[in-house]
Amino acid sequence: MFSRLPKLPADPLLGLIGLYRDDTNPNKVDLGVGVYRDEQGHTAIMTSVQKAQQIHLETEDSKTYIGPVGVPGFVNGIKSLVLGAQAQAVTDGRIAAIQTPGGCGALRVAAEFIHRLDKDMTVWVSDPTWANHVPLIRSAGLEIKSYPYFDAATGDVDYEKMDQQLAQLGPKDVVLLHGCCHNPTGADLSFEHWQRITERANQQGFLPFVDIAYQGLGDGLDDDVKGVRWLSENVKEMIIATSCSKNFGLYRERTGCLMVQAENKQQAEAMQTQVQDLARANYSMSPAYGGFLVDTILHNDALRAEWQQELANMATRVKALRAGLLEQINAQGIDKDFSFITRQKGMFSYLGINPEQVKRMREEFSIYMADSSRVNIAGLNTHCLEYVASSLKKVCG
Ligand code: PLP
Ligand code: TYF
Repeated sequence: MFSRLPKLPADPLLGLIGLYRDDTNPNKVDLGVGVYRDEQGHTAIMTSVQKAQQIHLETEDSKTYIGPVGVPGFVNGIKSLVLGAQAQAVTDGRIAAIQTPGGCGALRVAAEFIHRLDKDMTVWVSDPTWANHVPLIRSAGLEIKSYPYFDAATGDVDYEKMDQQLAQLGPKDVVLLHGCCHNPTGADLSFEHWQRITERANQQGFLPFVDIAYQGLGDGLDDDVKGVRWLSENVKEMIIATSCSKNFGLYRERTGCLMVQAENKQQAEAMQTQVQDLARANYSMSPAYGGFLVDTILHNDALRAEWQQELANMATRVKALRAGLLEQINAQGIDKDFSFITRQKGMFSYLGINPEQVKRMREEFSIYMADSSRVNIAGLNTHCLEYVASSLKKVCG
């Protein structure tokens, strides 16, 4: 029976991990999969996380089930982290939320939740968007379409084109937005764009759905969510999927949160039962460990301050690498404007080189990036900047 199903290709992003590992060139550079790396290329466990692990080791006295919400202190901590501790929607009890297995778990449960609302809903994603959005949403049985987003000529968002599409949507549409640090382009919506999206959502009646996986890795914990908070304060209903993979470095612990903002407390209580029911049908309940760690950090003043400092240092390093890369590229005199690199936010940029050039970067210079020319800026270090820029010069001619 199993012969009916073919062997499938590897995940194009995760597949790069193996290709890089098997490359024996000592100058190889890994700009593929989106994980934060330090100057030594290592994805270290954050010190604040290590301390939380120690506390957890000393205090956890049972492994019994934690229940469908997940770790309550985690869920409440994330609501405040994303929406603000004083947010009206939070204090009014309008946010239904569950801990999920990573941001992907949140996205998948959200997609099933949307399908349950109305199986004929269309989810609109940015062009381009994170490759995983497509299977996560489509597997729930929803149709996906894309709205114009990225302007390859400038490296910025083409908001007027995006807005033209949003102006045609209605109550059967869901618009998926990247909260900050757009993956894969690094081109973010401005605060004014978020205000205009909010107006459009209220005019047209579409449902906003925010995926936020990099809070704190752009301009800072609060600045990165300014737009999301505006949206939340000014629409009745929305969905938010968050991830602690990057900003707490908890990748393999699969730690995320799904929030559903409802019009009033009574509806939020009903939606709470819906998302719990969907989680139960999929995987029963989320793994707890990452949630315990985040709860410990967010609710301990010293640890929270330490975590915030570590995260700020990560964001500062990424910004410095952006500036350093642009400087080296300019020094090479490449005949293409790369100034977008320092305007873009978070871990990713599109270099805007063609697939043939991406292939040459990989095969001739052992510089690994996604086929789209997306680079993980955090995979750079001060020693390889010149090598990357000079290789780019060679393939760009
Ligand atoms: N959304 C985006 C845009 C991402 O880049 C990621 C991955 O890092 C996620 C969601 C969720 O990741 P995870 O499931 O590892 O938390
Ligand atoms: O975009 C990235 O590289 C990260 C990591 O199936 C990732 O978000 C990539 C592929 C995947 C899961 C996570």
